[in-house]
This record gives sequence, C-alpha cells and structure tokens, in this order.
Amino acid sequence: MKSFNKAVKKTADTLRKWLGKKELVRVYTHLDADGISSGTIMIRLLKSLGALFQLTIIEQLTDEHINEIKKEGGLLVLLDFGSGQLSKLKDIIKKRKTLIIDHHQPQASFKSKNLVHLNPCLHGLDGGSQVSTSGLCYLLSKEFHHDKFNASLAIIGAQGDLQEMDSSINSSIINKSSLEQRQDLNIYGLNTRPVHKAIEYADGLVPGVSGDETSCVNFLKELKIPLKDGDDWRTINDLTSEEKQRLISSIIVKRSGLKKPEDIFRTVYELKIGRNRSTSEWSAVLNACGRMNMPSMGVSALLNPSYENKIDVVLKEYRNTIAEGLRWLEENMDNKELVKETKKALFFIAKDKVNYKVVGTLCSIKGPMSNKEFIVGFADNKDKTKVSVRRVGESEIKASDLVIKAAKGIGEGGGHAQAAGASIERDKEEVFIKHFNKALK
Ligand SMILES: [Mn+2]
Repeated sequence: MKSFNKAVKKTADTLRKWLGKKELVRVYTHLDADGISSGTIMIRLLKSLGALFQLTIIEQLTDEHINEIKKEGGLLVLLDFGSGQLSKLKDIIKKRKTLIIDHHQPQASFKSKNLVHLNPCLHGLDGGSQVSTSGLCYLLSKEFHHDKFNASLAIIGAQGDLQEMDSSINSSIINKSSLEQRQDLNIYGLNTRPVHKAIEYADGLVPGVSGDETSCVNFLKELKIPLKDGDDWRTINDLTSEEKQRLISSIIVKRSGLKKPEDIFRTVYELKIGRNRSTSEWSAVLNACGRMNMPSMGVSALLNPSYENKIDVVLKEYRNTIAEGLRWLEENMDNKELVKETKKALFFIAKDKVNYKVVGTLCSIKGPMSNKEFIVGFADNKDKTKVSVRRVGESEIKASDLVIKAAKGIGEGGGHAQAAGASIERDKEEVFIKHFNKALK
C-alpha cells in the first residue's frame, strides 16, 4: 500500500512537471463505464489545470490505434488500457512522454524516463477488485485538489468493473464522494434488464419463481405489472413507485418460509446529475452509451444534466439489444453446434446472431446459472471475432491467463481474474476452445 501511495504521488509530480511544457495532452480511454468515468475525471482535472487536451474513446487499444498514435505528437495519456500493450508501445514511449493509468495485469515490464505507469498490480494490489482506473484517476486528481464529484465518478467506474466496494481504496473513495446512500432491491440489472428477466436471474430471491421464466411472467401478471411499455421492455426501475412497492411486498410474502424474508435489500449509492441514479445505474448508462457507439454521450451525460432525454433513448436501445441476445442464447442452448459444454466451461458461438458488444453482458447474465467455472461467448466483429470470458464458479485460474493462452497465435487478449476478453481471427472459435480447454485442465 505504501509503495502504491508513493506511486500516485510520483505520478502527480511528473504530470505537474510535464504539463508545464504546455503541450497538447492526447487522452485515450476505454469505452466501458470505467473508461468513460476515467476519461471524464481526467478531462476535468486537465481543464482545472488549464491544459489543452483532446479525448478519444476506443473499444480496444489495437495495433491499428497504436500505429495511428505513432504519428501524433504531444503528451500521451492512456486510461484503462496500455499495461497489456506495454511492449508494443515501446517505440512511442521512446519519443513521447506517456502516462499509462490502468488496472489490468501488465504484460511486460519496461522502464523509461518518458513513461509513468500507474497500476495497482505493480504494488501487490488486485486491480480486478481493489481499485479501478477511474479510482486511480481520482486518486491522481486528489493530489492536485479535492473534488467530491470526481470521487463519485470514480465509484461509477468501479461499479462498472464489478469491483469490491468495501475494498479499502474504494470505501475511502466513497467516503470522500458526494454519493448518497439508500436501500434498494438486491437484484442485478435494476435499470438494464427486463423486469421478468431480472427476477428470473436473481437466484433464490423469489422461491418457486426465480429461475423460471414462465413463473416470473405469471408472477408479474398476478401483480398487474405490465412487462412492456409499447414495444420496449420495462426494467424494475421503470416501475411506478406503487408497482415497485407491490412487487417488494409480494416478494417478501413469497419468502415467508425463509429465515429472513425481508433480506432482499442492499445499500446503493446515488448521484444526481440530471436524474438521481445509483452508481450501478450510472455505470449502466455509460456502458449503454459505449456499447451503442456513442461513448462521448456518456461523458456529456456525466457533465451535463440536460442529456436526460438522450440517455433514455440509448438505454432503451441497449436493453433491447441485450434482450435479443438472451433470446438467441436461450433458443440455442440445446444446439450442440452453437453451444458447447465441458465439465468446467460453457461456450456459445453466436457468429453474427448477437451484437458482439453485448456478448460479455450475456456471459455475466447466463454464467452464474451454468454451474460451470467459466463461460465463454463468441460473436463476429467486422473481420474479427470478439471473445468474452467470465469466471463464474470456484476456480483458482484467472480468466485473463486462460484468454492469453487460448488466443495465442490467432489473436490477442487480456483482462482480469474474473472477466477477460480477446479479439481473434474470424472462424477460429474451435481453435480458441481447444486451447482454452487445454489451459483449463
Ligand atoms: Mn477498468
């Protein structure tokens, strides 16, 4: 922890020195919720310091991006990626001052006076659970001045990466934020999943109902809660407060045989920008903006309360994309060509049938019910295949290690212990699966 704190200070000192040169700051960040929160904190910091900057939000730091970056000048800042591409960045770092802030497992070690590399993994901390890139950006910004809003943004990013909120770093950031605490239903996807799906996947929440789609639909019918609003699926947070109260009471009634029937709530942290949303809802907003190709709208939504209407449209589109993907997966669970199982893993090969941007989300939704250690999804992404991996059961093996091994020779990948991803050549799913199973043995 001591060496980590020192590294944060050193990063701030170097940045201060570098900014003195009045160069353009080229910031690249990842298009997930953590990346968008990180980018927003960074531009707020740079703005407050009077620096000239430009922000670009991208899905992955690919070789093509690295080649483009090679042609640019100015101070380079990479957020939420870079640690995994360190060796490929060598040539750039030789010529350009580079700041990498990332919490993914570094894949090389490389030192240069032009490089500041802030990554908790380099200090014995677990980047997957203890601090996200947006948390790192906040800690860096705090070296310049304290800003409660930046701390709140950091928690939105941490939530998006499914970090442990009670890790010592994250909980200290919550304490410095402007977030308000409140109790809400302990169900995942309050703002993103169709209401019957959210209840279906909330394992054990409603005895005799959760785990079975038809029972969930009937349960909601009995409560006179419509599943759709026009063509759009409703989420739990779309319910009127009266409907939600009805839902909560009847969940508690259904749980009356259990030890703690009322044990269905969790603490959520709320932030009001336009509307009041919990940090996980805000992270869903950012994810939706990123996944639906409008990442800069995510930044705007954090900085400008008047973006509410636009957010609603994007959220709906995202929700429908997830619902379509789930439908495909459920319809094909018995198709041995498309869904393959081993003792430890489940693989689904969606090709162009599922939007590749929600493959990871589908893994996260389906994984916990699969009784496997890992779930792996494939979908076409232009001339490549996108792979998402989630560790969903007990396993000592890191998802990121498996992905790196399985993608060798056909693509590249990386990530965290729980969640990882890769981009591989088209139609090489079977090769990936073969390598994956071998590495898992
Ligand atoms: Mn991240």
